[in-house]
Amino acid sequence: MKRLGERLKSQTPCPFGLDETCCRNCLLGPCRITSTAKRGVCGAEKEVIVARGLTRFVAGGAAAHCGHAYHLLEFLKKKYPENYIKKRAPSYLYKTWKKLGIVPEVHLEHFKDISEALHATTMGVDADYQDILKWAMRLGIIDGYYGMYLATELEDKEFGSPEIKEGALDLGVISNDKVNIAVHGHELQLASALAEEAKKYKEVNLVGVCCTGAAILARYGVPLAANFVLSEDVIATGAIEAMAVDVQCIMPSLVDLAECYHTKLITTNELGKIPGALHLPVTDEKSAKAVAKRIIKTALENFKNRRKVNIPATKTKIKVGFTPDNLDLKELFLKIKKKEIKGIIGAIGCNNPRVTEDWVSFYKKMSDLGYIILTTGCIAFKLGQAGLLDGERFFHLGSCVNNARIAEVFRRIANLSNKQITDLPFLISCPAPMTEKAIAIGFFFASLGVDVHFGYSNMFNSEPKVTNFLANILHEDFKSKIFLETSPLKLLEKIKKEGLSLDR
Ligand code: SF4
Ligand code: MSK
Repeated sequence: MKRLGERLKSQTPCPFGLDETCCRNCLLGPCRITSTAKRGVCGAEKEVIVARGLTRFVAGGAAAHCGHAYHLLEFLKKKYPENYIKKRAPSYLYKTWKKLGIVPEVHLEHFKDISEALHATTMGVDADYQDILKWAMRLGIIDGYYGMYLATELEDKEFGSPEIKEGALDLGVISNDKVNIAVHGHELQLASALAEEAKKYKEVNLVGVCCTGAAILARYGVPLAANFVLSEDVIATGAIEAMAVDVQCIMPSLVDLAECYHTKLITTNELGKIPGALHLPVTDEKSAKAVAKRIIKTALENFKNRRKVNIPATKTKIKVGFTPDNLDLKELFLKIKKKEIKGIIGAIGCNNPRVTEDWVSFYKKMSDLGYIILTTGCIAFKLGQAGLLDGERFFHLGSCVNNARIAEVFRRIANLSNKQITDLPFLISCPAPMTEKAIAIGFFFASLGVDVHFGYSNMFNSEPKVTNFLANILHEDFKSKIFLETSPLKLLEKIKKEGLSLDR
């Protein structure tokens, strides 16, 4: 069966799609903007098409992160907190957002703003690209607070806050002689029950994959076998008796791969079913425990079916479990003040294999130059593989939703400094985005006043008016910009020359 790398080669990205200059918003199209066709059939110009595509990307990301928090609320049988954004956002930002009319109006269970943004960007509604991009900013705020912040807070409350500890990462954490169970996706409801249950079985080796993996590594010390890119390789070791998945970043190909080996693939969330996989839904604490027990039983029974095993020896020690509560923010603030630390870079997001530039060396260089690197998600895994997650200059703060922790570090250091977030030397760098969520996270940080670098997707510079908005117009209200830079070397030059938001 073809794996990710081979499928990647056989799927050449459509240049129109990569630019967001293709519109599929109605059946008069799809329309593509070229030098001879400057408008879609309906008359939409390039900037409107690009802005719409970008905003719809952010809407998808915000829906995923808000869905994550919503699943937790459902699981815990809790209601949305009142006035959450007002309580969590810095008050000066709240005032700015209010003035701009982009404070999200979340009506509890209705994800109204997300659906309004989809409405505004459907065929024949909003044709003002600046107005459309304001929706992207508004959705970024939603993504940040009703998605990442809320999910992180609920998970910390329910499953415990991470503590600083040593951990291990990479495929070598899969055991040759134990029954291996992998848990993959983004949520903690089942993974946490599995981590507790697996402790009772000496013969069971639980490993994590992707962001669920990062979340249970930080809380229970469960080793992290893979990020998204390596998730197929986990099954291809031939040593996984069961893999349980929840939502987001789960390749449908896993089911075919599992068939090639003896792995039982189990879906556990009502939203994420895969034909051919066993579906065991987790809806509350009781079902989480029952499903965890059933998965362990299934894996134990399946061990006898294991055939040839090939586990790479790669394994790295890392430090994990950093949060705004256990990082010494006062010391960080003082060091920034005394210029002993030049600034903080949030290295966030995915590890898109379409990006082949060496960003790991870039962050290493930035650390050598005196910057602290806070990292999350799949890019954190890459930094871990390179042996950089030492808890001294590189700090692992968890999964994608835990980017809220980076935002919170920024907010608290700003409070200590008596300054605004935008006045401090902070930068967000997302070198290899893959999912819509990564783009939404970028818009959230831009709304906080932090410059945001993306290392992939031409949608940020395929249309001069949109690029100008993201780089300059945004700056007027938010004192931040969103920009594309695909070369680590050029980004380094840009930082040296322009400083970006690190020069504050
Ligand atoms: Fe073409 Fe306009 Fe329809 Fe988009 S909305 S597909 S640009 S006609
Ligand atoms: S898992 S969103 S590929 S970081 Fe959170 Fe990794 Fe990106 Fe998925």
